Amino acid sequence: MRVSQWLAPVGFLLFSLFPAHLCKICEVNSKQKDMLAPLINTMVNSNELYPSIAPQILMALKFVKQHYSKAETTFLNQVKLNIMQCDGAISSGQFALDLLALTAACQTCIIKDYELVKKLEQKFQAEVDNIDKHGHPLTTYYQLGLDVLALCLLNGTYSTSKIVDLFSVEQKYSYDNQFSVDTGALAVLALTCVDRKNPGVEEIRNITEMLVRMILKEIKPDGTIGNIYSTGQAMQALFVTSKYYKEEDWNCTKTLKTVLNHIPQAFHKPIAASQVLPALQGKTYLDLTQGSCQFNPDDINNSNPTITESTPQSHENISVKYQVVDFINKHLQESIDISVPKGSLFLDVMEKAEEQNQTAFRFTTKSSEWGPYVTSVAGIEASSKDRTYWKLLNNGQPLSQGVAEFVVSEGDKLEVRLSNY
Ligand code: B12
Repeated sequence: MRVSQWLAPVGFLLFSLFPAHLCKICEVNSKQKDMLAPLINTMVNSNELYPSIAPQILMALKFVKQHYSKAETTFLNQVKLNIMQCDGAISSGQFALDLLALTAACQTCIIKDYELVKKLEQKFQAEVDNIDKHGHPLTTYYQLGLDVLALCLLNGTYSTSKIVDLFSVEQKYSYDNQFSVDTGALAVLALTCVDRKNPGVEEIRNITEMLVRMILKEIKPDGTIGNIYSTGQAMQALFVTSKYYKEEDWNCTKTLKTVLNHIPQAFHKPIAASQVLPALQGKTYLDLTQGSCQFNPDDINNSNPTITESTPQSHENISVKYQVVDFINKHLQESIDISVPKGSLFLDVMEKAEEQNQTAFRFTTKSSEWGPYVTSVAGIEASSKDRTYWKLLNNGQPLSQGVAEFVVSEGDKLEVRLSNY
């Protein structure tokens, strides 16, 4: 064989061995690897049954060398249950997550046997029909990103021109006029997959480039992108799109260091751990279909490690202001001064306010993988039909945590505000 004849296959092999297409990637080094242990523990010890947790944990565990077979079997069973139980009611993004998790867990036969990709295509079509009819998806553009990502990775059918239409306007990536880095990052991953499979569609590249610029604008001085919870998915997006930005536009190592430093306090929830872990290992959801489905028995780990605990409250009291605002339905603005022990949560303040004035400050929550989600305040229900939610703010700034996670400080001006998304 002449040199030129074997160079081509070798070139192709090298190209496939580095599927990230020469991306800019930074990942934990051998010294930092131990810092990931709390994230893995949090995930494998999770016994929360919210449907979106199990698939995201399985997706994250795909990139961990060790195999936690007991935990992985439990999560896989939950994913199968998600799919079997509520096939009709399940949201498109949830269904996409389940399919990605089955792929990560090497269960491609189930996907084929039950024609799950076809079902995802139908769910995606229902989102598109809703956009055509009402101007917004049934769910959100975050879930549309998941849909396209799964359809693309699993070789489903979609129209590239429809995808261009769907993802083209900046406004789609905002909730209440604020750019959602998570939503932008998911779209970048989905569009990058589409671009790799159907190269040469200029508009797909233009949208990706626009989104990358928007994500880069969200880099904070400490390296966080958006907030600490969106940083992992934003890192994934930037890993696969380095051709759209300059070396000096993003200090990947700084971002990585900041995230590692936040592990103990910010990532104690299994869902948060599962979303950040792939990026810390230099992986992206585009790698879910890569790699072997066989594993080394030496890598099996059946241990059940430790559990972390929440912040204790002290006896010292602090004062905060709390207000409820609804300018959508009524001209409502109620406020109250509350005194709570130092270390209290937003939720404690809401409960104290409710004790003092039932009518103005009563509220309800529903539990979710991120903690309690505020569903109504002062008898006013947020509604996914009207696309309203109770937004949480402090000193006029939206919070990046829910009511059962945000610890209040002396002088805080807390607010729940009925808003549109
Ligand atoms: C879309 C979205 C929303 C939408 C949900 C509308 C809808 N019907 O889908 C809206 C705009 C309403 C929303 C609101 C909030 N969100 Co939000 N949201 C997301 C996003 C981008 C995608 C969620 C999703 O679709 N997942 C996939 C589907 C298949 O899973 P799911 O289980 O069905 O998803 C549900 C839950 O995630 C829930 N949800 C969404 N956000 C939040 C936030 C909290 C605290 C809770 C308890 C539940 C919850 O709504 C989803 C639909 O039912 C995630 C990003 C991410 N990285 O996950 C952020 C994210 C989950 N949200 C976040 C936050 C902080 C909020 C708010 C607290 C913001 C604020 N300042 O008010 C509020 C919640 C306030 C409240 N009432 O309690 C954070 C949570 C971080 C944390 N540690 O808790 C995330 C990670 C974004 C971020 N990087 O900051 N959100």
